[in-house]
Amino acid sequence: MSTDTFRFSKSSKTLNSLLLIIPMVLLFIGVYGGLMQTLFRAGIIQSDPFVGGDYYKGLTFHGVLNAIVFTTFFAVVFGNALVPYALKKNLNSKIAWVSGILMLVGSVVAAVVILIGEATVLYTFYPPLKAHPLFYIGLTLLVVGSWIAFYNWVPMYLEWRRENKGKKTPLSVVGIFTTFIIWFIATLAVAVEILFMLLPWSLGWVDEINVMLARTLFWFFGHPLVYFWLLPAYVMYYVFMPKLAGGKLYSDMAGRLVFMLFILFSIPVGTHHQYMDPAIGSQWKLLHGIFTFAVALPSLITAFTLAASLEHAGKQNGGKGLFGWMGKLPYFNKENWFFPYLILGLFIFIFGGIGGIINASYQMNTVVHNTAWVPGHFHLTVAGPVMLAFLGGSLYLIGQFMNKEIRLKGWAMISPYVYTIGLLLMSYGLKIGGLMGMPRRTNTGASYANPDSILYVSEWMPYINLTVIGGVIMFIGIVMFIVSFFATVFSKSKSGEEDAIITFPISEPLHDEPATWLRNFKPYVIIAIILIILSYTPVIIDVLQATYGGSPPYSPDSPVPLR
Ligand code: HAS
Repeated sequence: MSTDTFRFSKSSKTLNSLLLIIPMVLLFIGVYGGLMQTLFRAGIIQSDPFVGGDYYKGLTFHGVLNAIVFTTFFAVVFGNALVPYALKKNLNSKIAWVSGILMLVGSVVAAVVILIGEATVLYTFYPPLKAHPLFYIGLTLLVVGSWIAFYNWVPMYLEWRRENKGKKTPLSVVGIFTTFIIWFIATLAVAVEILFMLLPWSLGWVDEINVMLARTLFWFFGHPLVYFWLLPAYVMYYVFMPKLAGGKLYSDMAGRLVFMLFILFSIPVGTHHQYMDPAIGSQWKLLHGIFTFAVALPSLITAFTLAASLEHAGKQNGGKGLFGWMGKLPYFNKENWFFPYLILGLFIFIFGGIGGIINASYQMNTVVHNTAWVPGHFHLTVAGPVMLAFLGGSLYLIGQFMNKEIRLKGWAMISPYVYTIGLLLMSYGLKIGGLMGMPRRTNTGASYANPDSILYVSEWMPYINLTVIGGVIMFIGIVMFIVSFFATVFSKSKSGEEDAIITFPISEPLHDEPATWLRNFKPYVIIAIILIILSYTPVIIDVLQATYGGSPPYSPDSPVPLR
């Protein structure tokens, strides 16, 4: 472990602990919703008292709490911890509290609106499904709160640069800033969608909405959103994992290049979610497809850099020969419980990434779009590497901020293995079911998995059953984690100290290249904006020219408009 430490104020320690604990409770409710999904879809249960048997309400709850609320909170707390730590500068606690309170209020409001059945719009919330205005307002507060957290780090960074001319910004800070630069640009589109389209429509000020334009603005945000999820995990892979494995980061420059490439290519790709949509010209879909392959490049560089870092660590630990190092990584060391959260996520991402490249290929997309294959893909990405890294990171941070020794370390170490086994089974079931035509976002239990229904498809049953078995195992893994997390929260502090002294396992680079061309965000942000303008202007023009009129609101449970 690094001996480098930084003392956080009591106020920032309390705030960040709350921002870890409250979303963890929401995550658990969301995970329970996930379990219910698999049971519903298989027809094992017909009604979940928590959501009153409403499949779409449960699905919205699961998606919004897990994929949007938990992830955003973690990214903010991670930045609140890592930026001051790496730059050795104090966080402005007052601004941090404003940001945290906005995020908490927004999330609770959105969650309550979903729970009372006023927002069965799924996590993509695209129209013509309509939610209560408070749902959109809640999400807006969550996003604005996260922007404020980001603005709070900027003066610290600028001050550090003035004081450290010629020095490289710590890689962790480069990673966090990349995450939030992408987040800020991407959320501008969803802000326009919410403020100028969804809210006025939901408030009844306008009768109809341009569905295609709203979907396009959503995916302008929706794809970079996946990198907003992924990049904090990448920070942990690059900055913590080599050290936890017992080695060094193979190349510091590769890490910096990867983050800058994400700034360039994360955004001008959203139309690959709309390959099957009308209104957008096929030439622009091709352009977004090409950029999609470009955005896979930083992950491929990551695969090689991290494999080289792990090989170096394994060899330091005594591994011999071509593959001997693999057996010398600390997979089952209770004191190093954090490592499995990272290595297992990375392993899962091999399959998640390959699936992404398949989705990005237009012809393959015609086969998998809107089938269960797609949730198969995203569970191998956001619910795999991202969730595991965020869970491990949350446990690590809560121990640091609350000055506690991690409790039930054995459970904490085994939990990601249990979760991974469940995840692989569930995703395999979803993917093969999807290839056989099983639709996504459909209560299969009420139709295709019901032997009494004329829609019954017996061939899908083994795969539906696999998703149930996998889902239950994942749930057990998460319960083990939650027990360890709250056992830590409610345990006695390590010492009577008021202020938390934070430390992180920061890896040293094996090759520390000067990388002068990778030291400034500005050129990359400018090129990214040019690429966004080039790729999105024709798409928006096509959408505006091809669509006319609009749609009244619908609910997923009814074939007739709401009004
Ligand atoms: Fe995706 C749909 C394409 C990555 C999430 N994606 C989704 C949806 C979500 C999602 C949530 O082109 C569904 C949205 C919805 O609700 O409709 N995705 C891609 C591509 C990538 C990709 C090209 N996706 C992600 C990540 C996500 C995510 C990351 C979340 C965090 N995705 C698509 C497309 C669709 C899509 C289409 C639309 C589908 C449709 O039709 O609806 C790439 O970024 C992937 C690149 C990754 C790699 C893998 C590199 C491997 C690494 C591991 C190395 C391992 C080591 C371990 C070193 C090339 C880094 C060694 C192990 C030892 C034990 C030693």
